[in-house]
Amino acid sequence: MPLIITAFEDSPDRGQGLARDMPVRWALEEVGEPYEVRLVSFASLKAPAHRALQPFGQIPTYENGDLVLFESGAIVLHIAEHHAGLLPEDTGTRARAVMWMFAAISTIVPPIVQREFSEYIERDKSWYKARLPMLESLIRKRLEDLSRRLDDSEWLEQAFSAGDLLMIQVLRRLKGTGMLEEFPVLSAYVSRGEARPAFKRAFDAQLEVFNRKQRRQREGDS
Ligand code: GTB
Repeated sequence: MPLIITAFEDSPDRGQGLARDMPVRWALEEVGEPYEVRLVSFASLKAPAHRALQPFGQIPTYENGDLVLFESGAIVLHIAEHHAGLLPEDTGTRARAVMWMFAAISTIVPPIVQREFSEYIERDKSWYKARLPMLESLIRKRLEDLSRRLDDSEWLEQAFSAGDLLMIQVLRRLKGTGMLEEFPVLSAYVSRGEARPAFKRAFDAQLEVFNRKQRRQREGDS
């Protein structure tokens, strides 16, 4: 039985690879594990069949035989634990790579997601104009600290790991805000991640979902 992950049928970011199937795709590409993608509509996300896999009605999910997982971080960790290449062998260094996975998910991404939500949902609220700079200041604080820590290192620890994969994916969510560019160390770090062949394969695969849909729409219009 093939390993199956789920992703959006309609890419909300128009193929920029910012949704959370992207780190899962990237991890699978890094370790060379073949996978199939089941595309889901926004409506079917909330249907009982999908909720049986993902109780919150979200993507991504991971199905491998009897094992069903949700939460992109947990899926990436599972992939990294069962294949060589994304977690170091040495116990201490391995723990530090896992630590960076948690840092990405629990320290760096929350204000970034809050800012996105604020832009989508709170634009017409009275507090929006005061809240946005507050969130951006918190994001900058995190970026400053991360940038200082990374400094002139290539990766967060000695070698590229699942920690870098999640961190880079999280930082990619700042594209278009101009904030990443304020931190050249982090911009270069993200570019190094994006230059990895496995990243490119994952990115191209999700972009093709968007492009295919666009082509079909154009054919339907003509
Ligand atoms: N903690 C979960 C995980 O990491 O797996 C969060 C999963 C999640 O947020 N999934 C989102 C989802 O399914 C898609 S990725 N949302 C539908 C819903 O909740 O109803 C989040 C996302 C969406 C869109 C963009 N974008 O357009 O740039 C970026 C990221």
